[in-house]
Amino acid sequence: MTTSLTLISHTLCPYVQRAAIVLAEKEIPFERIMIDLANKPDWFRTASPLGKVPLLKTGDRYLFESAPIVEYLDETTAPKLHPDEPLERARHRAYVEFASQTLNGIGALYSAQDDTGFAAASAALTQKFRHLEDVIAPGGPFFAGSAFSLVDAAFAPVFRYFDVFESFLALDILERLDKVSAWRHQLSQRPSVRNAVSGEYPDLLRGFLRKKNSWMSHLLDLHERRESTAMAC
Ligand SMILES: N[C@@H](CCC(=O)N[C@@H](CS)C(=O)NCC(=O)O)C(=O)O
Repeated sequence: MTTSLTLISHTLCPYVQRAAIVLAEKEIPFERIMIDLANKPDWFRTASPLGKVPLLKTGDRYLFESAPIVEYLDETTAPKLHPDEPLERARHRAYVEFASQTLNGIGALYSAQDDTGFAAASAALTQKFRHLEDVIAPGGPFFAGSAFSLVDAAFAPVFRYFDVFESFLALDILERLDKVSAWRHQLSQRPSVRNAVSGEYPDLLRGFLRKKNSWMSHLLDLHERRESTAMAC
């Protein structure tokens, strides 16, 4: 690829991470610009018809929506991360959408207002991961077996939420899901995945969760109070 690329980003956005992971997998150089979504600049409002990140600037044109962005990158630069066979490729697209629906489920979990809502969101997420346990390739290490795919790029940011959630609360969503857990571990070791966010990500996500005024904010607050009491003793 010869055109210069800029990824218009937000520090926490899981959809931006998909694009950053794919760019890294393909070793495509790119610039990254962070947007304050609470205070969107005028140029961004013009360039992003849905007002969302990611945006990929290629030369002087903007591309929006993570799925077309990663597919464009996949069609123009090796290695191919989508399967060649049309039915299998369509199935992978479906699981990229499944990852987006899982992110919605994570949003429902961290926005739940009380323990009942939290338990319901947790149960809905568990169902999604149980389904994944049945369909991911036996023996891994990735969704479809030995080759890293766009489905892996879509799920790595999903698992990153769990790394932060599990630092302050006991979740049973992924319990007893051995294939999913092994997949999660493999993705967490992948350099493209590790480098898709800055080292401040866990603190920034905790800061975001603290402000949600939700049941998860309450659990985080309890954990942090316990931690500071333990440190004072
Ligand atoms: N369907 C979009 C979803 C992207 C999305 O939801 N981005 C969020 C940040 S993670 C956003 O920009 N929201 C706009 C806002 O918060 O105003 C995609 O796949 O790119």
